[in-house]
Amino acid sequence: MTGDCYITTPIYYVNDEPHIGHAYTTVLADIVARYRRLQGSEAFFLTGTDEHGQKVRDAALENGLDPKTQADRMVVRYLSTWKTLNISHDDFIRTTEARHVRLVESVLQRLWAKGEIYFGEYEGWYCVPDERYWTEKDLINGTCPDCLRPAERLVEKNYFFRMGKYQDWLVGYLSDHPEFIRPASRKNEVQGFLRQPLGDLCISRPVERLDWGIRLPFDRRYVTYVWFDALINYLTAAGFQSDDQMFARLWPNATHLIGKDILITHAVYWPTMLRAIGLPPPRAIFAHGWWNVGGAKVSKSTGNVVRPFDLAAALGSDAFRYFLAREMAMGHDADFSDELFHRRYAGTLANGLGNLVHRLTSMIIRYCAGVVPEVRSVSEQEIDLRDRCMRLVDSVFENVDALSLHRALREVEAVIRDLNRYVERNAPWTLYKQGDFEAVRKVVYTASEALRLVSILVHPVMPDKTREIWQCLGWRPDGELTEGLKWGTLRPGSTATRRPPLFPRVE
Ligand code: ME8
Repeated sequence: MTGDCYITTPIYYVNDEPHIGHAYTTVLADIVARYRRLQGSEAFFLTGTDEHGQKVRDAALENGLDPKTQADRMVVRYLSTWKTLNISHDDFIRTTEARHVRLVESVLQRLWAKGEIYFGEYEGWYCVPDERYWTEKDLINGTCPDCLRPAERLVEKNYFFRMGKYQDWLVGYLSDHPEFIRPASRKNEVQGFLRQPLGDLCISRPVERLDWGIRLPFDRRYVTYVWFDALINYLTAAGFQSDDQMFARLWPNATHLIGKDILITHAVYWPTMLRAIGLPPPRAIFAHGWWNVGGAKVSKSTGNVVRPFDLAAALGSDAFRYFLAREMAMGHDADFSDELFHRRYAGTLANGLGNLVHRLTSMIIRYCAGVVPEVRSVSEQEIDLRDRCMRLVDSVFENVDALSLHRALREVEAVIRDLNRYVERNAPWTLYKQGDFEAVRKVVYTASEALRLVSILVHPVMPDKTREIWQCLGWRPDGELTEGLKWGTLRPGSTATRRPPLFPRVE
């Protein structure tokens, strides 16, 4: 992923409030968008809500609401969670918005006119919670192979999208574009799926069974299947058929971040739909693993949810963002527990980064009259440290490209540990007592400058805490933050400020 980017999260169902899983994908997308902006690229970041379909209709019924009121209420919960978590999206799309409904209708009309959609009879097994049809052999003892809940037998006349005819094209596309689906384990999964014949996709629901959806423009007795509606959100927000310039700039740079639960819809349905529309696939699809609690996937339907609001309230939004990015290795699942979150907070953030900030601010105030000192000459140690920081800049961005945020942060942590060691080894407090003020200035400046650089590198992960670090060091970015990634940007003479601990200790 280089250059400009259009980064998206899934649009989340409004049947319930967001939990840690939704927060994860959204924070991940936010961090990537912020890294891109830090590199001086354009990053357009989209998130939103999926408001049609049976799940939302059922939740509304349960709550005694009409589906639109249910959606309106839940959207507020999503928006306030994203505000708490400092999410910097450029657009928030709701599938009930007129701009989206219009585009879905137009796409359907076009595909119908081209013969990409036909009317036929369907008989099969249907999983209501997952809104998916299964064949007899897919079922496990009569239950949905995905969520293990009972599937219903349905016979219906419906509209179908000729997805099957794109199978060979998609198989070829995947082998010609090995970076399209990442990580590689997910690409293999999709390739495995495509070894079976790919059927056509039922894209309608009769109104008498489900009336909460976008009506088919060519047959008002049907609403659009929620997935066919939802995937098109990525085009609506990019300006397809409404802003050609924006669309031309964004679409070739589209990257969809998703969880592995919705891999097939994104990696199979979506590229074939785009092909039928006459558009190329997005540039990349990254499917991450699941957050589990006690070994089970966190999910609305199983009820073992952990709420981002509570976690951000406990240790702060930035600490929660850091934890999410650091804890899950790309391609793997991760276990959440309060203990792990607290351990990461106390060890890495309070004792590591927080301690370094506190020490350096105190040393500037105590030994350097409160201002960042000037250094006349440096030795090998300082040159090594500077080189190490500059190498870190490159490797953090490389890891972000691969969406290996946990690796990027692991390397940052190693540099913070080395910085703490550098300060201890050189003991400015002893040098000060011995009257070697030049040496004190050298250590204090070098460590502060390294800290400043590291803080810019974690700014996309912890936007608020890193600003506090800059205040402590008396540094303010002039112009683009990218400029601050050069060594020597911390100006001697800047006034340091003592602040309360960055990550206060919590029992
Ligand atoms: O599937 N761990 O919406 P959804 C990690 N509306 N991520 C998780 C997670 C977990 N335990 N649980 C959920 C939908 N997620 C559709 C999407 S897109 C055109 C339509 C995250 O509300 C993850 O990103 O069920 C997953 O893919 C998404 O939430 C599913 O959210």
